[in-house]
Amino acid sequence: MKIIDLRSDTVTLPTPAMREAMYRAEVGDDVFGEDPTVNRLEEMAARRLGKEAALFVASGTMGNLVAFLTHCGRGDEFIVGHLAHTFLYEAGGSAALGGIHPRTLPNQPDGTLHLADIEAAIRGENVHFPRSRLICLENTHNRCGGAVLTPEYTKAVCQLAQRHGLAVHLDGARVFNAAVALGVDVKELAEDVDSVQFCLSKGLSAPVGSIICGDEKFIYEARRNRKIVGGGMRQAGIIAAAGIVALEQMVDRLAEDHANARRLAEGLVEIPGLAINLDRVQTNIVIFELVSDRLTPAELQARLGEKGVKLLSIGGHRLRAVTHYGIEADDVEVALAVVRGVMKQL
Ligand code: TLP
Repeated sequence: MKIIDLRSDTVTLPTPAMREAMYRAEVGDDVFGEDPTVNRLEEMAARRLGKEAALFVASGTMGNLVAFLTHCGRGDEFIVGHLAHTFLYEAGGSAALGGIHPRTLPNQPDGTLHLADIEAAIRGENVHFPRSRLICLENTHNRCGGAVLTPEYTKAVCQLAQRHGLAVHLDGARVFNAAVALGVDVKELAEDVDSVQFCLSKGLSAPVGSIICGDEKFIYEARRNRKIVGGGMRQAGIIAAAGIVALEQMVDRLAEDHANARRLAEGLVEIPGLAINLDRVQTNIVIFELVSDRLTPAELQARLGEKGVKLLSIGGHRLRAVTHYGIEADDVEVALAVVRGVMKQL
């Protein structure tokens, strides 16, 4: 039985070209700044995102944490959506390690925060208040079903932040998915933010790693904070080599994942007992609802898993399926047939 694993795009395996590049990678001690492959990846990533400098880190979680530690001091506050990955799924790292206080605002279904909500949440100088320092956006927005933030919206948030002396960090774990879906250069999505983190290890299929981009001074400080959290990785060129292949070869094909996600969503909406808002399926994430009380989402996940289709129940009535490198159009058809079969038996 072929397993069709739609739990996440983090399950992607390195391509043959990545394995070859890893085998041949020239390496050195990156903590001394002497790993030529890491240096090349960082230069390439900075150029690609339109920023002065970049830093290779072990994961998206580390990238966001290091960025927060660099923007904020203890007792500072960051403004973030209540459905943000940085708020929900990063083990409270910025509070645990940085003493940084999260101020959550309602995420709209399209992944945005209302500008008026942001403005109202920015605090004045007062001995009682934490200091507002940072706004964190997420593009694409994971819990909002891979929703895409536009360059115009991002710019508007950044202008608001600048007026109040705040910085903006973009959790761009899947920012290349956003760029491909919008048909824009990824630079346009990062242009006005002070820092951006993106993942090489999700749809871009590298085995490990993320990148933080920003100006020279920010990245200098971020490098210190990476050291503090134990992220100085020595001969990291071995994994950075796969990251270079990811940037060179794996960006344009994200459009295939988006087409497969759309096909999956269009199939799911036809199945009695399932509901999905097709307008919300913009990239490679499909979030749908189970509207039958004959079984729970966790039970549905388990039954599908027994038949080789893996996806995740993500709370409430919702389930999530993610398309990625290694999932072909035919696999989507097989997955739909399996879901149809299980739902019919209820
Ligand atoms: N998301 C993962 C995990 O939460 C399981 C997933 O499967 O979607 N920002 C965003 C928007 C993310 O979706 C993720 C990972 C991260 C940051 C963290 O990246 P990693 O897993 O590399 O620490």
